[in-house]
Amino acid sequence: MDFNIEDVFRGEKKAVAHALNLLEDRRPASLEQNKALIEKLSNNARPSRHVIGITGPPGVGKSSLMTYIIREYRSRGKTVGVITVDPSSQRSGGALLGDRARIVHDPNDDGVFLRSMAAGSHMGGLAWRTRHCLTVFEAVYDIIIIETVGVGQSETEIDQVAGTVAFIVQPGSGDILQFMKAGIMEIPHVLVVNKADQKALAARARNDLMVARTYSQSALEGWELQLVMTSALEGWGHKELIDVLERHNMFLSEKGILEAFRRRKRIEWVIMLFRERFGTFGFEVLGGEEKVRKMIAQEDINNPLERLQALEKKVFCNRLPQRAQR
Ligand SMILES: Nc1nc2c(ncn2[C@@H]2O[C@H](COP(=O)(O)OP(=O)(O)OP(=O)(O)O)[C@@H](O)[C@H]2O)c(=O)[nH]1
Ligand SMILES: [Mg+2]
Repeated sequence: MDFNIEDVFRGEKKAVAHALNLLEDRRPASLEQNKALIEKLSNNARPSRHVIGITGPPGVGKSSLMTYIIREYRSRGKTVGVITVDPSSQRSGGALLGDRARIVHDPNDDGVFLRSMAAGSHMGGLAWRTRHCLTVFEAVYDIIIIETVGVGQSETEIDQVAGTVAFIVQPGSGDILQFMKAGIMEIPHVLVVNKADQKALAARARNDLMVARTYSQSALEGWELQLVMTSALEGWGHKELIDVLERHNMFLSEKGILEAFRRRKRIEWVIMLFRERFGTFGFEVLGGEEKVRKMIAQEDINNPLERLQALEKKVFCNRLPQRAQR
């Protein structure tokens, strides 16, 4: 490693970028080096870290709102790492909108780091890179935000990596209706109606959502889906949004949900790595995916790459006798 890990922890941009690049190297030859790096990062993960998913249909103002969210967190003394996932169709020019906003931030501020990723580049690539990026960010920043385009559901499996999920909609678009119909009220913890400067439409959207909320079933006992109105055009609502996000994080940690969640996240990470290496064949050799999941859960998972290696050994051991029989 030709960079100082302390520089990474301090958020020095060059060092952070370097660490990210190292972890994206998926060659087996880099496994040992990456294992050591993940070890260091995991041991230094900030206890205060909060992973937030910001998701919603194209053009509702996610990026515009992010500018305010980042600014507000910075003014509250929190450092912020942002991962934006761009759908490839929009990147290749099939954009629905010619007026996409960029997140505005101070490039000289070491308390903010933006990483953008193209979805659909190759199979599993996004999940892989998001998780590695998270490992770096969790050691460096207090707040980690993942911005993805989605109409809910698990296109990006955001609920698997983010403790708090905020779903952004805009008034008068039909998105809200679709959202309610799809029955995806269980996924987000916070609902945001952005562009609430469109007063009449926003009021109606708010009413619709209030009604829909009474029919929704919260996936989390004790937490009621929160509703926040914002305007990234006029610059209001974001403070209240952050208050709600913080409250949700408190809720998670007080209920002990956060620790369980982090553990589950690590199990899924090992499963992902394992699937990538061996495909369904690997699961078959070890008696099925559920069994493998249990095996992983039985032990400490501080380092997913280490757990992967242990499973790898098991696969080879189990396979050898079968080979000998042929
Ligand atoms: N009136 C109004 N317009 C807004 C508001 N927020 C964003 N916009 C506009 O909506 C358009 C889309 O905003 P973006 O921030 O790019 O939306 P996005 O959700 O990030 O879009 P994608 O990344 O393409 O999914 C831009 O023209 C913004 O200026 C708002 O609060 N009120
Ligand atoms: Mg955007």
